[in-house]
Amino acid sequence: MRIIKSLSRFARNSLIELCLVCGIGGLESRLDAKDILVPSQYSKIQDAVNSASAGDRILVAPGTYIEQISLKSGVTVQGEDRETTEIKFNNDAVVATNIEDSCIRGFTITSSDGNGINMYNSYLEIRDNIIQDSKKGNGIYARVGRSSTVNLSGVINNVIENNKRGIHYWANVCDANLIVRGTIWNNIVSNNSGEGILLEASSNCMGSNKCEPWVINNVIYGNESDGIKLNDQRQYGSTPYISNNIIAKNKGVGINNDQMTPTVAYNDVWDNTGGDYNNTASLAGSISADPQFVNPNSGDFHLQAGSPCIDAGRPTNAPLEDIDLNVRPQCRDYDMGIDEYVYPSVKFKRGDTNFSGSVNIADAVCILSYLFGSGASSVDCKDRYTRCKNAFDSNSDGTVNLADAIKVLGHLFGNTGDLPEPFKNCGNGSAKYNLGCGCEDYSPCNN
Ligand SMILES: [Ca+2]
Ligand SMILES: [Ca+2]
Ligand SMILES: [Ca+2]
Ligand SMILES: [Ca+2]
Repeated sequence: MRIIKSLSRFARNSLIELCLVCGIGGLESRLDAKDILVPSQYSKIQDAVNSASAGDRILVAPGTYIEQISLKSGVTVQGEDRETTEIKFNNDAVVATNIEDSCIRGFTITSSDGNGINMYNSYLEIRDNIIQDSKKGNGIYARVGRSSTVNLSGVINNVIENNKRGIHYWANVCDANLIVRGTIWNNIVSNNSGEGILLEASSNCMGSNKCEPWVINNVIYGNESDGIKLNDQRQYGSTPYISNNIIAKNKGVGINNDQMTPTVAYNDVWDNTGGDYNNTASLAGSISADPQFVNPNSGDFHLQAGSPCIDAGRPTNAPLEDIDLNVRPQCRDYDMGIDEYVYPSVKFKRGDTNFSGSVNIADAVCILSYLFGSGASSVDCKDRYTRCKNAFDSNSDGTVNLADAIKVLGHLFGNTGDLPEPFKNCGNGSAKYNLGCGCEDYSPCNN
């Protein structure tokens, strides 16, 4: 119960996330874990971290904390509101050295002379932070220098702006077969004075290092150098996966590859001063078009209706939620960028699957035709399904299957009553049941 209660104070949490990320030790170990409050129990965040054991959470109230935070394995450090809970330091603001299963989330993080977050041979989750104004260092600097290590950090839903570089992942160890991996998902990386993201594999001596995280569903915008730079000068064969990103208006090259072998697919790479690509081979599904952000100058990188990035991405290795915690995908497929566009709820009539304005036997047939039909006779019903899935969800349970045909037949012939609203008149389905693309093309309600 205590975990549930404390969760409600931090509205953006969900139990799913707790299991996946900040409680990396697992739910079992969390049950006897404790929450430590800053500043009520410790005035400094670091004192709270020092007192914590693996599985504990440090919960930090809004304020400016001028100190360097050195993370501890298994311990989550969580700010209440990233706009008002700030960690500032002259050197690196957050450091992680040989750390595993830690999490930092919910802060504004700034360093005047160092990096925002400096990870060395560590595995942690960095989520929901604003990492900004580290003008002499990187927003996130992840370097691995211990032999035979695989780095699996998650960098998710952060805003990383106005630093020297945005993110620098660097596999740099001597003679080690080192691989740096992990996920870089749903981040806004903008207005940094160097590269947005620099992935690098190098060594001062012989080795076989690789730097190949998944860089997926990010917006990389307006950086002073390359959007993404891939640097593998010794040709160790790094294969980073770069997909579903919007990479636009950077002063250097959009994606600048120096001897890695990346997968680059389903990105919108557009209007970069130094060109959109350099030395990238396959570009399956890629576009180069104005992404139609809501207001990029004020940092709002949501997509407007009609953006070419809507439904233009693909699910491979992609996050299951967007930056708003909307489920991905909505409608026909994944979107590019940090936002999964949620179609507005538009009026329809439940069960009227042939769009006639009323429900009869033809509508049950259309559900069956969608589910089981093949060939020309099923095309119309399959098309109508993509245009208004809500009409097909006759029992309003959020999925479309045989039970929906049975529900219509029961209503017509079995005295099982009306279908759930909206039924007799046009109306909106509740958000829970708002399947897919909305019902803009549901003709009986479009007058
Ligand atoms: Ca979509
Ligand atoms: Ca969204
Ligand atoms: Ca009908
Ligand atoms: Ca259903």
